[in-house]
Amino acid sequence: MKSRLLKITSAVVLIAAFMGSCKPKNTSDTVSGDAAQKAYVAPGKYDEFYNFVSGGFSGQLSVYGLPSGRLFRVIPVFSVDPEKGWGYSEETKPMLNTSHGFVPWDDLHHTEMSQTNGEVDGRWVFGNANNTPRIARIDLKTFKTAEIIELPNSGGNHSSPFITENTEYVVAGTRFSVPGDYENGDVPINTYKENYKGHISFVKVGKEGEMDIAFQIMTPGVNFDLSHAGKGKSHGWFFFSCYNTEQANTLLEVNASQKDKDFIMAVNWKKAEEYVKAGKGKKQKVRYAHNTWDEHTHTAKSEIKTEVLVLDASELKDICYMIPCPKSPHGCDVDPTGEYIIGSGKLAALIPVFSYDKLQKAIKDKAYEGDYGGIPVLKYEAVLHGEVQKPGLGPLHTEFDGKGNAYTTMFVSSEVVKWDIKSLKVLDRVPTYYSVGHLCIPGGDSKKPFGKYLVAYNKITKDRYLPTGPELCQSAQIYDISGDKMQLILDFPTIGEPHYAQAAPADLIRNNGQLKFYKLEDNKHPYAAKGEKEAKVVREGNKVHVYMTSMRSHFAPDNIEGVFLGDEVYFHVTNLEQDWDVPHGFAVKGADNGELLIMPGETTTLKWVPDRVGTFPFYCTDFCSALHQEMQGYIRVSPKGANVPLHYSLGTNFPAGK
Ligand SMILES: [Cu+2]
Repeated sequence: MKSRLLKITSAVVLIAAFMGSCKPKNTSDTVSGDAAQKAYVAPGKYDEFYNFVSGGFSGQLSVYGLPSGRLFRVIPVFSVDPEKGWGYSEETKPMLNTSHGFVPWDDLHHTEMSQTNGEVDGRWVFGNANNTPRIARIDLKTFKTAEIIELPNSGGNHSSPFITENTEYVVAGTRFSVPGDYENGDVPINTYKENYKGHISFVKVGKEGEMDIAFQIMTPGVNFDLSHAGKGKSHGWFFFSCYNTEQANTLLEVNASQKDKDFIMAVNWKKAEEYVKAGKGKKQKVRYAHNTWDEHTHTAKSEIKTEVLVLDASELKDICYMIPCPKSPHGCDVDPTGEYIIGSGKLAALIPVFSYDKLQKAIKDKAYEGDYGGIPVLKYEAVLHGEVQKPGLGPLHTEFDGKGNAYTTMFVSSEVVKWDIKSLKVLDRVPTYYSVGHLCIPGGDSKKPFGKYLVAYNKITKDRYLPTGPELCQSAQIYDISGDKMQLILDFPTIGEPHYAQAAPADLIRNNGQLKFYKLEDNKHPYAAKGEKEAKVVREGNKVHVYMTSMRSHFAPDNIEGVFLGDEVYFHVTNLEQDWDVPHGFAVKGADNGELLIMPGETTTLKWVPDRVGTFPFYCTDFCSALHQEMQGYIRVSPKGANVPLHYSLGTNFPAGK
């Protein structure tokens, strides 16, 4: 009893230290000497790298330049966005559909870029929704969310989205184990051990990026935290950190910190593929949404799927193995060679480094110390390459520079620590302001890191910036890591809470067929008007479809009459411009639906249900030319049954009528 109490107390003390992290002593507060010049990108010059930073609770992805830290774009992913009309226009609403209906918010946690031969290839960025589990694919030709797939049997999609070295799969582990969607989930919560299961999803990625859940692996109930794919020699394997191997269902801050070691689960996904082919999976009834964006109709489609293939890890003995890992592991990172797997126990005082070769030998030798829910548990020492001693407090995440060095963030002691992967010696440490979570080296989790810059993403900024009320901005810090010693070169504020980020050389993305405008002749939107002559207003029952065009500096038509109270008006606006970077906006008074921002050559629809009789102005919300203010029109709404004919025009004043 006494020792149990002691255990609980020490766990609470550790957690308190974890929560209340502080700024390290004896640290320089500013960039010194000429270091700032390294982050300076002169006006008119381009940055070297694109940096794709998750916006955490904002549900958005932000795009920054490195090394300048300049913000280029905010991409709505699991969020509605009035700036771009995302989630407001009729075309984009299906992107946010789920099996629970329209879910317009989710926290976007991690980002992962597509890879070819283990190197970032600049085609897509993937992101994960945590709350209503989903994975999104953002197309880097358009910097737009192109696809979202929901994950069944999951709760809290945190361990996601991680990618195999040829983008064969995007992989996601459930954070919360829950009863499977195909089971009766109406069970007592304290039957966690019997009824709660983990599910790991392998989402196949096609040539054009199209996603589809190939299979899931069912595991004992634990909390999966993070993950990374094997690479090189360990290609074909996946590694997941898991905590709550205690299988607690209450007060996890204490009850899930009992054991000295939890696990990293190693998954042989090539073997799982063989079992799928051999028909070892079970088809389970579930419901999940699969939403896709069509670049030709500029319209999303949402489909509900009803089946998923599940492999049971406790039956198929050689797909999953548990590697003991101290203590409540969070980050799980694989070095560029694929040999070393780094576990980061957020309550551990050391960093264990595991060896892929030793893992293979231990499996061959059956060096097991038992099993966990039917999954073999390997002996810690049999798999261990070694431990980094006294690295700092609260190790979370590790990235690599491709020169044999690893860089680990320390949440509690607020620093980044550089160490040698082979000798496990600490080489350098630099402070961060304040508690650092993720970090990113361009290509730093791939086979080919660009080891020039390291960006630390901080959770708290305290006295770092001008105050903005009770909430302060979130931030990132850039370090030059090209020399032996890390050097701080810039701080910059970020959107939301920056979680994971990815970065790639700028040329790889901007010279990869990036779209400058949509060609009008390719526009297959059913309500497109490809010239002013095609502009018209058509009544179908109580629906009024306005085929509208916009170009500098007018709409066609710009006068509309014959709309009645009770009508639903659909403004289908086609932007006729065929020139880079000339969007037009559209807004009408009283619309409860945000505005639209329409790219050149694109058609986008605003639904407007007038709530009163009157005359309502509409206008372009995006400054497009000197006569932008003149880009406007009127729509008249009459009482239901009034004797006002449907009428629309441009350039001719209506005859004075009733
Ligand atoms: Cu305009």
